[in-house]
Amino acid sequence: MNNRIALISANQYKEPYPVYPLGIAYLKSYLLKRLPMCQFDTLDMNIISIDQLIHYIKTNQPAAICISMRNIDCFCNTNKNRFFDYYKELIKTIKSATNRPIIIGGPAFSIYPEVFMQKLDVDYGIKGEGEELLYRTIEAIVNGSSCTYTQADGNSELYSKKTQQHCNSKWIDSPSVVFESNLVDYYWHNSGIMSLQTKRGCPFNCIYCTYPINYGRKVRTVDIDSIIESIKEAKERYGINYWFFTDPVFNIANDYNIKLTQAIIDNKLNISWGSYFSPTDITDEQMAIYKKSGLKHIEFGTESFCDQTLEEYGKWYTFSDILRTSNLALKYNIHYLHTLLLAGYGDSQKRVLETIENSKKLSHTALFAFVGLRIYPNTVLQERAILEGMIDKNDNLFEHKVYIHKDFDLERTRKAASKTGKAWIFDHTSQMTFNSDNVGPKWECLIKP
Ligand code: B12
Ligand code: SF4
Repeated sequence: MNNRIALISANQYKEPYPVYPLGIAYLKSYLLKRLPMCQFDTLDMNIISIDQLIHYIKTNQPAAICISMRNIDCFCNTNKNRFFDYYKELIKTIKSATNRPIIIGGPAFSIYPEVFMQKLDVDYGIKGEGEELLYRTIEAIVNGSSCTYTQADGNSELYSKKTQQHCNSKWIDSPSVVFESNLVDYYWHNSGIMSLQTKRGCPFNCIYCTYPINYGRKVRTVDIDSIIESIKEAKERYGINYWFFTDPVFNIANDYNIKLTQAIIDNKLNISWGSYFSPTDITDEQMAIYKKSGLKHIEFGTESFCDQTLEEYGKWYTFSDILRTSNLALKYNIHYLHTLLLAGYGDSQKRVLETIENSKKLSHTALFAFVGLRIYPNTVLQERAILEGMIDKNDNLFEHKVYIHKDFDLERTRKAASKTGKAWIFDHTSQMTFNSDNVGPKWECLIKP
């Protein structure tokens, strides 16, 4: 059997900037250690053309073709930029060049595994953390057997078209990553930032979110030495000095965070970094260490400045936490933005106006407002939207559905926001871009006092 395995990153979306195919980078590192007899070829659809991909497949006939599907759509409140048809076409074209098994996975697949398996002509799909089950599946393909691996404590699941078989996997102990020079070159030069995970899993229960459902509530931290090694190597080999830690929320497992950031300081890595934070659970001492280790910007996934709405959304903090944490960032001169999800479940117009009024109490920030909450399968929001008669209980939510409070008045909201004199920005993720000259996010210039 041919020992080549194709790892394809299907993503071609470049807003707010092209993002390194991190899923493939973690999978490849895991697979290289466990299947040394195989050769893993990374094919990134941001970098190569479909003709080049097909040429590669026809020439090499890899034993398995693994496709990473990151986005299902652009997140905008329209049906523009849906990527499913592109994925379907991509698979059709690949199948015209080979009959080798196709395995799919990634964040988009993990949200809609059943629909993808039903609508796409593929052999396997892996939901959630992919490392262990992909390794077991490829091993079985190479050995001509079938994957029967089952461990109950993880959330990952293997879907198989032929056998209807369903396997689970445990969480892996310590994810690690490999960066590849041609990819680094492209992403570093086209985005000005590189990505890395420091932890997986989220213990929270925000009513609209799929992350804990697909990637687990148990927080699993990445080995600090391996992060330091990755950053050091990327700096020495490629001159990379600006990182985005792609954890769903950075400031959980704070003892670990202190050890990690202290190690960045002790190793004199001299980098800048940013991440998603929740607007609570940071002490002055912690912020001081983060700052010293290079923290330059924070994206607070705040979502509302109204306490009742925060409670409805399943958040665990209040506006006074938000104020305190924002002021802490300000004290250490760390640029920060807040994202806000207006008019979601329970966020009546009165509460939206309270959020806008409260924004006056914050200073030196940018406020990125999005309207409504996207309804994803298996979430509490889905249950509530069904109860309210907003969606049908049999709706698989594959078509874009957004929960928008019936009271919501966009014009009134925009006017009230503009009167505050604060940097309110509505629905413009493209403004969250990075400077390609590696000096940080472009939104920093939108900040108003
Ligand atoms: C950090 C992040 C960002 C950052 C990225 C920063 C950076 N420099 O990398 C920013 C803010 C820029 C961003 C932007 C966007 N994002 Co985003 N982002 C995330 C987040 C929180 C983490 C992604 C990440 O890096 N994960 C770490 C890697 C290691 O994990 P992974 O890719 O999931 O890979 C694992 C598994 O999925 C699996 N796997 C992956 N590939 C494969 C392939 C095979 C064959 C197999 C078997 C398994 C497998 O194994 C991997 C290892 O365990 C996710 C949340 C989530 N639920 O994943 C959203 C998420 C991926 N983003 C999403 C979206 C929509 C977007 C945007 C389109 C939003 C917008 N309009 O701006 C853009 C698109 C960016 C682009 N150019 O493609 C959605 C995608 C699904 C959807 N709804 O379409 C997610 C899931 C959020 C959500 N809940 O909706 N994002
Ligand atoms: S929205 Fe963020 S904090 Fe809330 S459950 Fe999802 S990942 Fe966790």
